[in-house]
Amino acid sequence: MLIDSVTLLVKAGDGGNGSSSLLHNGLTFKGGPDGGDGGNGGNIYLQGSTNINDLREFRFKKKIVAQDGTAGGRQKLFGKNAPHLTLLVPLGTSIIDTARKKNYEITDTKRLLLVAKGGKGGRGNTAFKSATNQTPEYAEYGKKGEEKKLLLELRLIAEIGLIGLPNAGKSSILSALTNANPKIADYPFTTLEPNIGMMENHPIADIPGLIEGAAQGRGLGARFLKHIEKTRILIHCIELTDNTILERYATVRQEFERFNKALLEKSEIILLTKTDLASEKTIKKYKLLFEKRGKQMLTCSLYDQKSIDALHVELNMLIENI
Ligand SMILES: Nc1nc2c(ncn2[C@@H]2O[C@H](COP(=O)(O)OP(=O)(O)OP(=O)(O)O)[C@@H](O)[C@H]2O)c(=O)[nH]1
Ligand SMILES: [Mg+2]
Repeated sequence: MLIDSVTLLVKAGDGGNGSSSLLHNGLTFKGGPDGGDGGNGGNIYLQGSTNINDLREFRFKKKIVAQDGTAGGRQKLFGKNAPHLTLLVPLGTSIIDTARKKNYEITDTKRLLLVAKGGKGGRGNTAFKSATNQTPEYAEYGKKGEEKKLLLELRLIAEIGLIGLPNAGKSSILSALTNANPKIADYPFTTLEPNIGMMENHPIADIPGLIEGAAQGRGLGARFLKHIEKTRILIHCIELTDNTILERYATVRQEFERFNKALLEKSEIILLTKTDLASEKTIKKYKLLFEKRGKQMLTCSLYDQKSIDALHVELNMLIENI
């Protein structure tokens, strides 16, 4: 199961307290202040990683707490700064801080996003020594570390999205074009989670089948429609099995419109699948019908390796040129 949404509580470490201490040793009975500063609490960062596919790590780990700084001590002993915590999340993770109305997104593996800042250590009484007060006896408390409730949402980052009604052959195409091995079967909703495969260095996502009403939550579609938002090209797969092709096409487009109109603006290629099941005449007819609507057309059959090779070449060209 793809875990693409979690709520997380992050609590950075508190600063250690400053120490209030006056020097006294064998030589000095009551010397000057010698209390050291407390150490800083640990920060919490998020960082993108290409080795992680979803947010399952945080499914049961609801609260992440960084260590506190240690307190300052006598003899100007500084407290230790606590180590920072870095949590790895998949690329395409959005971080929503609802309380502060802030949104962030993790798009690369280099930058660290600070999500909770550790509290500063309190100053020891040595820091308060002045001309007018040579022996201050007060020190600061460490500051509290930030605590935030964050919503993490993952949107898969794929260049190409394979979409269409159930059973259209999406997973079959993914497995023919990429290194992925998705489950393939002749019943609807075989794919329950999006699969990602790599065609050379281009990620392709195979999305579970959409049905009428998907945008309102029917079938499996709604949860996964958001994953298409990031793709650059949509390959709309339509199987050539009966004469309801245009209606089936319209059904999927309507769900896009209901979910997010921006999906309609995406570059869309129509891929008529299972050409082995249709006559030349039928294939030609539908090719023309879609071309008339200004759509780019491709056709393929799993049982015609040439058509798969041509599809491969065509998709590579499309990606290069978009
Ligand atoms: N005849 C023929 N059958 C095909 C072709 N491509 C896929 N199939 C069959 O069609 C059925 C559905 O294929 P899938 O790839 O699982 O379809 P899907 O679109 O991923 O389906 P969902 O995951 O349910 O949305 C399977 O039985 C495949 O073997 C093809 O080119 N020709
Ligand atoms: Mg599938």
